Amino acid sequence: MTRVTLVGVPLDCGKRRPGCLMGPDSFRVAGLAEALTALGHEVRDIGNLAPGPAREVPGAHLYRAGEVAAWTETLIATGRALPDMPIFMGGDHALSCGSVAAMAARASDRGRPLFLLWLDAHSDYHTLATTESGNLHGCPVAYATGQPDFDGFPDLPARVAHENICMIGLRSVDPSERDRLAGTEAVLHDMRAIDEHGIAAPLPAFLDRVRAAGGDLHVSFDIDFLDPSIAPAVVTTVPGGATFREAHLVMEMLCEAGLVTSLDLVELNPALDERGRSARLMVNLTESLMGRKIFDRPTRARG
Ligand code: EXY
Ligand code: MN
Ligand code: MN
Ligand code: MN
Repeated sequence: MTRVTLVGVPLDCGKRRPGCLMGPDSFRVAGLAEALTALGHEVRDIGNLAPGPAREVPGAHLYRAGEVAAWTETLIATGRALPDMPIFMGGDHALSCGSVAAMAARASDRGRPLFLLWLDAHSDYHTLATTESGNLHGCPVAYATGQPDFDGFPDLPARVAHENICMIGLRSVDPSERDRLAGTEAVLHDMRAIDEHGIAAPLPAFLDRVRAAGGDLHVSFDIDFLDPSIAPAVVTTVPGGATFREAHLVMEMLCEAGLVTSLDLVELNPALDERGRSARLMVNLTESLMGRKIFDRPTRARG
């Protein structure tokens, strides 16, 4: 049994197309709390967070950056203090500036490193200086790893080491992101690697490292990790995403490892959904992460 805290984060300022503000309630309507309770977990929903006043963030090309920075400040303060397994219900991926920073700070408070599994078509590794779109949902990994050029954002209480990051699902990476990421030790499992070696190929070694380090593990699940044919409710669709079975395998392997300590569910735009099927799919996959199985394989205790 896991104590789960659902955190509504209706952050919709990380990109121009609105709709993610309806995300938290879509996960509620899709029955996330009831599904996890039915699995035997203790679930509390603390409602939706709200940001403080917008911060001063220089950069005329940036979209609503002051609001993203304010959300980041709120999320770091709130998330760092959560005692159990938070599920941050987005909201767009700019929320992970705050959620990942909060989980890194909390892990550091516990004397542990934070590991990050990034399930996404995108690497989200732009800084405020490299982003061309000005949409900060393309920046959270750069912020959380302590890249320069985030003037106006909160100082990071703790950063995520590149070698503690595994990205799966990559198929839309901008040249400047690619060039800077290539020089790091982050594991980058892109569509070509997935096709050649399978979606879960990097997971066993990555999870062994989490366990050996006694680390916390944050999973950031961007709905565009999935193929648009099964999850249309997102603005940034990219063909060639994970199938339901591939995503399901990732979640069940994570469940069996028993190492996940926090989760983002982001980029769901209900205005683009088809009778709620994308929200229900995200809930279904979260159930797989949290223990719903076909056959009962044991979940390993934390080492
Ligand atoms: N790299 C592109 C940009 O910076 O605008 C696209 C970013 C999409 C980000 C979505 C959340 O994953
Ligand atoms: Mn993303
Ligand atoms: Mn994405
Ligand atoms: Mn399942």
